[in-house]
Amino acid sequence: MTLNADTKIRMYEQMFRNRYFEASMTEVYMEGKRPKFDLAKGIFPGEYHVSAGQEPCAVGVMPHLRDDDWCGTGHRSHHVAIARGISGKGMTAEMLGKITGLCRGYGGHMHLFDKSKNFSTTGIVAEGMPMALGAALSYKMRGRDNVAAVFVGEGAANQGAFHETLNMAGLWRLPLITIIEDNSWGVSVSKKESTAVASNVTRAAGYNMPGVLVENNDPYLVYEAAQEAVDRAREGDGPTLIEVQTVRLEGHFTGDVEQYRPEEEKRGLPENDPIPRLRARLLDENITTGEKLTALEDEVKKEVDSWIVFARESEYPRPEDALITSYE
Ligand SMILES: Cc1ncc(C[n+]2csc(CCOP(=O)(O)OP(=O)(O)O)c2C)c(N)n1
Repeated sequence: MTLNADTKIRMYEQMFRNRYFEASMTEVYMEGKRPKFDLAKGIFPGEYHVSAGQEPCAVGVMPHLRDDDWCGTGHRSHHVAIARGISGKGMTAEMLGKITGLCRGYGGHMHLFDKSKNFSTTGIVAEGMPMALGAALSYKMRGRDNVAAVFVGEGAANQGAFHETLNMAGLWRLPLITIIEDNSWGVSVSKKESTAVASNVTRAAGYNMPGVLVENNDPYLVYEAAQEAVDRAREGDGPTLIEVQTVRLEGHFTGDVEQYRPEEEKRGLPENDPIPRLRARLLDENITTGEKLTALEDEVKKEVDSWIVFARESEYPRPEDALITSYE
């Protein structure tokens, strides 16, 4: 598969969809939380983590996955969920705790689960790793050419579950693709203060698998790295570890005042935004026009607005709904 114009535009569309969705949901999240931030106020329960800046990690991988492959991630999930194509209405309703949500409103923003896409998220750092390993093992045992792709932060790469998973995947040559989204921060702790190696790809050798570093948050390079990894896994040649140097444009969670982040880094963030960069690149490559992209953006905005209306108008679960055990 070559990275053609349609795929590039689709990647931009998904990046834009995520960004607009998260910005719109930030407004919903902040309802009732201004002027003084109070986590317990408003209609959107719990912490809210946006992935603004990290969109290239997901949109470069997803064109290579099929619906019957497994895909999972952690607490910073919307860009992966949107690129995977899970129900936008179901995701938004889940975030507002409504019965029409992906988990009937009982999971919330960190627990997005869509069986039709084999998609799962978790609030437990690195917990997606053993789940992906299980999926990859089952594919191998059943002789299928499916793959399991899991997205984790560079902070998760210091967890035991990460290393145990890679060891087994390397030993058993499982079709597992691990994508580390290296945004340099685990909450308020910088990678330099927490990690023994400069790049996690060097750890791949310890687990007998290739390690690929993708620099500069470049969605085209993510696409290429993922293509090679997925092809290898489908052919039975085992796992790959990919690390993408990405950027967290916002705080760890919405409401984080980020006293720990150096001012000069904060000031430099806008120029590291991958969305205007990709937009300019598509125009430079003469793949499309500014008017066409604006029309696409307007359509995406309308669609996302409709998700939010749907979620707001949906009902909360009733106590007896907690007893429903079947998954539709
Ligand atoms: C096992 C576990 N330990 C601690 C936490 C609290 N926690 C939530 S997010 C996070 C930092 C994760 O950093 P990273 O993996 O780099 O992901 P990022 O937030 O940068 O996307 C921590 C420590 C948790 N949810 N689970």
